[in-house]
Amino acid sequence: MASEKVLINSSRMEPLPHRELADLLVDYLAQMSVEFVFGIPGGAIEPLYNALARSKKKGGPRPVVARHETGAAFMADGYYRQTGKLAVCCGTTGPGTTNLITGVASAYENHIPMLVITAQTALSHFGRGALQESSCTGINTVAMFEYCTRFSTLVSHVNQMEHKLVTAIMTAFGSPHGPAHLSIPLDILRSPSPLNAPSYNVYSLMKHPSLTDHEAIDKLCRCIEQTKKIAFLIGDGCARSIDVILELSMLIGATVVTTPHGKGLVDPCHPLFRGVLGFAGHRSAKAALIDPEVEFIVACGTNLGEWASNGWDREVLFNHRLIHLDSIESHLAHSPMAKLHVRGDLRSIFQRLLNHLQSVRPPAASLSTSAPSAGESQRLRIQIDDSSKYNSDATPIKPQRLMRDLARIFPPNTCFLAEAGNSQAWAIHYLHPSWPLNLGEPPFEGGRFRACSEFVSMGWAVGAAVGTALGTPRNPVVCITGDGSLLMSGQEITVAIQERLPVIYVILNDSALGMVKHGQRLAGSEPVAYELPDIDYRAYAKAMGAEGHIIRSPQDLLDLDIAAICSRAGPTLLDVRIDPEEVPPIGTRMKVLGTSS
Ligand SMILES: Cc1ncc(C[n+]2csc(CCOP(=O)(O)OP(=O)(O)O)c2C)c(N)n1
Repeated sequence: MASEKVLINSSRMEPLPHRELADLLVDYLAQMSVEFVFGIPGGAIEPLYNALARSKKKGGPRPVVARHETGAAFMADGYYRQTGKLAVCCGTTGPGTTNLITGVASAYENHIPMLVITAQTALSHFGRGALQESSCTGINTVAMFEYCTRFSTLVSHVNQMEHKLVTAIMTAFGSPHGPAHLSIPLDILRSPSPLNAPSYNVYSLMKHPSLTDHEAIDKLCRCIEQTKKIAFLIGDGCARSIDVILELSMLIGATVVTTPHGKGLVDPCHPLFRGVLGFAGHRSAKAALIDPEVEFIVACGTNLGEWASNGWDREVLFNHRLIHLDSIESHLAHSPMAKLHVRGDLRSIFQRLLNHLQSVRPPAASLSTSAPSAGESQRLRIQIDDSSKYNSDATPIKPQRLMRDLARIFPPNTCFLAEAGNSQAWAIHYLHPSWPLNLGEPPFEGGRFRACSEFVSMGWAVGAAVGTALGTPRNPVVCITGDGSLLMSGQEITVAIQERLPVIYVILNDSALGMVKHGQRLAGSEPVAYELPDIDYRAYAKAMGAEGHIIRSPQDLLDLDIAAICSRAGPTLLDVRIDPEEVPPIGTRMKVLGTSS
């Protein structure tokens, strides 16, 4: 057996356990406290799985086998957003690698630090028609990944492995974060490792300099000091600075609005929060920003792309009142009209602002420092469209009401993920899970509500929910998805079954690609290609070995034993027969699709 082989270290004449290069790779993952490698095995990547098997026996990183490689990448993405640890996914040569592409591209657009490990046929077989050959003389997977990673390289010699691996990890956590791809031939992966242990301490190499533009911060300080009222627009780039931003907001009484990407970072009942601007956003957010008393809108950690900027809205945002702060320089290029650009680490910028303003300004008079009453702390100051439907008792259940009740019936430590399609639109507008402060720090990225922005692939939430649950075994994870997305990627639920994860899949069952259907209606286009078959997802759940319930009315939802569902060692599917005629809040998207400038 491979694990029992013994090598002799000639310099020291000591027996060493048999170690392959794949073991060294896994040692680096262990050094970074990574627990899971998401992927699917195959011939050329077997040495990595052998190393993971050895690692698992020692309590180190272990494999989680997905059903499709893109599902594996989505799981790794979910794991990072929950834990802040490197997302790692893998696939074998050929189709195992090409199947990863959608998930890796999604991670690229969402700035997920991801190590993508793929295999190649043995070096000596390159160019000889080997099965699934993917080198430069085959389908060239290194080149394919160049377009959706920040680093893509072939490891063509044993001695390249360590420095290419470390470069990949550092690049993944660089600015901006993103996927890095190592393509490793079979024979290299199983070569004896020249090293007994990692030579680098990756953590020390990954420490980020807290660089900031001092001159620009000084200008910003002066600007805020001399301004009566400002508003903050919070994007997902604020995940690691949100506490300081909110403290500053309280100090100066600034209104807080988020982009759809930043929604999970702010408690919806925060006294200064007025909702989401952009895709599926709130009128109260727009009103808060166009308020003539607001002299500056400080957009932080946002790319100000289509969704975040309300379709590049000049009235609300893209005008002389804009100040744009970001650590990702390319984002600043999206706001040429901004009065001021401030580059740098957001936490350092806000800490400096806070320190300065604390020394010159008393806390905003209107904001009481005493603890709010229970009622006050649960009060939404967000203007919701269609509040009659939000509170409707009608059957079939309205999606608006479903969102209202999901936020209420699940415990405050629940993490919600929303899928591409109407799920995202309904959730961004109507799902408002409040969280008591005593829950401690919000999870690492994205807070208690997460969605895949920019790339917005169907199936992201189904897979990411598995990675999220693995990263937070004690907290329930609710994945809100459409029936179309479930039919595209529902096989990943069987991973949640195998891993005994309490993921609750809420399926908005409308027998349609709902966003397509409603989009066509709103645009006055041909009603075409949106129908899906009527499917009983309770029976589907049962066939896989999961629990399922059919929900037709608000009462059906309230009748569920949520405590039992959340403590179940396995997923539960809620087949929610929503009212399919309800029009989702997708107006901004429709406006952009209908314009060419
Ligand atoms: C992989 C992928 N293919 C196609 C699309 C385009 N698309 C966006 S939403 C949508 C329909 C989603 O339908 P469903 O999952 O049933 O959700 P619903 O909108 O009904 O809630 C489609 C086809 C996409 N975002 N991702």
